[in-house]
Amino acid sequence: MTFPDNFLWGGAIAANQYEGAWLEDGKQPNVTDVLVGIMSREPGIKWNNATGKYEMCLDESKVYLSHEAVDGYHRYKEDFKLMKGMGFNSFRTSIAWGRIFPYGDEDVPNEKGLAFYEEMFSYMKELGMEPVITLSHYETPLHLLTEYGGWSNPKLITFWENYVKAVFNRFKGIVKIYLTFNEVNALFRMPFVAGGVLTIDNPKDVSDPVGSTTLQDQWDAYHNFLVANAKTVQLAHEIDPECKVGCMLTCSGVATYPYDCNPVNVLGAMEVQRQNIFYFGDPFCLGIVPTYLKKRWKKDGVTVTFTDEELALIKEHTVDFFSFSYYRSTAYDETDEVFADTGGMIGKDNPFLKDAAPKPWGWPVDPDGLRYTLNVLYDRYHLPLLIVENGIGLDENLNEAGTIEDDFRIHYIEEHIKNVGLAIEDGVDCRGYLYWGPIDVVSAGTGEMKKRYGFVYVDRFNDGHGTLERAKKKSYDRYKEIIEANGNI
Ligand code: BGP
Repeated sequence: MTFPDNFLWGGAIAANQYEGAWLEDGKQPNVTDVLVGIMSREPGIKWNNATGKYEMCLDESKVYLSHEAVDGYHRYKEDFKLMKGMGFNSFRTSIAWGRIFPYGDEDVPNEKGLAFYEEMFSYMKELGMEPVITLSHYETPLHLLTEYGGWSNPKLITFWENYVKAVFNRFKGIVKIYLTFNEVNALFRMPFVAGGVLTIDNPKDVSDPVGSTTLQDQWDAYHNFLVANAKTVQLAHEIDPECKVGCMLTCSGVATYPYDCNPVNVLGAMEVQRQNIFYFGDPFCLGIVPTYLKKRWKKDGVTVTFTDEELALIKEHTVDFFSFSYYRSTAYDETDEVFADTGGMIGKDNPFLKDAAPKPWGWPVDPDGLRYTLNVLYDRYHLPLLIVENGIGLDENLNEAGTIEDDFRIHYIEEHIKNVGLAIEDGVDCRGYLYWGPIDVVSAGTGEMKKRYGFVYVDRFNDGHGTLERAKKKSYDRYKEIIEANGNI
């Protein structure tokens, strides 16, 4: 049997894409709440001359679907029962930081927020699903950006410590697996939302606050994230020695293949891996700040200095495991620029890949890329690996029978899971497969409902209407069979 007996089978969602209830029970806005989708460069904030600060100012012509999302805040019990129906033994979601510390800088946590998650996580346990909890899935409280400039300010480390201490103390004995920052290596491509950074020094001249975040601010945020990550590991182990803490990176970019055997492309592909994955992975897992960054800092014209104390902290408190998302691969050719979106890197089209999701998203399908990614990460870090996002977004509508024949999704998961099995046979210590979006949620990138990943359909549409009723798709039964067979398909 390829997959170990205690392999984690399940799914993953995030508070800001699932819960809705964006201002309920004391919660204040997160960064994601002022964006229609996280790829958008126009957050709903504006400069107020009277106060000399940015403040929230939503665009009334737009629909912010995440504000109600799929109403998971009120319906999670019904949904978790559906997840258990597929045989899940684990489930990943995030804590919306702003439910616990609404503004981020309070001393005392919001009891209603803690009570909500305590009930939610206890319910998962009751159903026999191990909670896998992301401490922040693009959910920095907006106030911390408008007031302090966000993660470029070292004060954020203290606010974060208060938050994670409250969480670790309250959920001790309930939650054993935590992920620190979702896809934190997207910091430089989405500084506002993934980095939680806002340049507030000279904002009056700035028409696009997301795009104009300075490189120095972004690198300061990098610095602070490294310190905060190490402190999180330290605190979790001190408060609950049973607790395991992992980093969470977007790792589609690991599978950036040289387009051909031109050494320039081989070196270029290596640089893409370093500059997009390892510069976070190396400090988190190996406890080092990599030397190759010096070149980048010079190019970016920034100064980044770690104190000896910080370096010792980063060295000592490395993560217990490595978790990541993988959606697709790309190819590097020196003549083409490499871009990124929520699915990973976009370079040159790979002529060897047969399948791609239908347009408008059209993400190429490369299951071998997942095996390659698992092997690269394991060889480099020798840590247990957890796949916490892999899935396919499709535009789907219920048929007359009230279901969806999502054969494309079935094919996608079968092929990816086969490759997880092959990687385990290669010798990789992979501990789990948590499919992204087992129930339709609001898309992170575009903020749509139309881009559906679920095994369970939710009746809600891009214009905001819908009954919010749930319905099983064909893939629901197939994933259940795969789990029953412990991946041996
Ligand atoms: C990852 C995010 C998720 C998620 C996924 C799919 O980058 O961590 O939150 O949504 O991408 O992306 P999208 O929703 O844009 O299709």
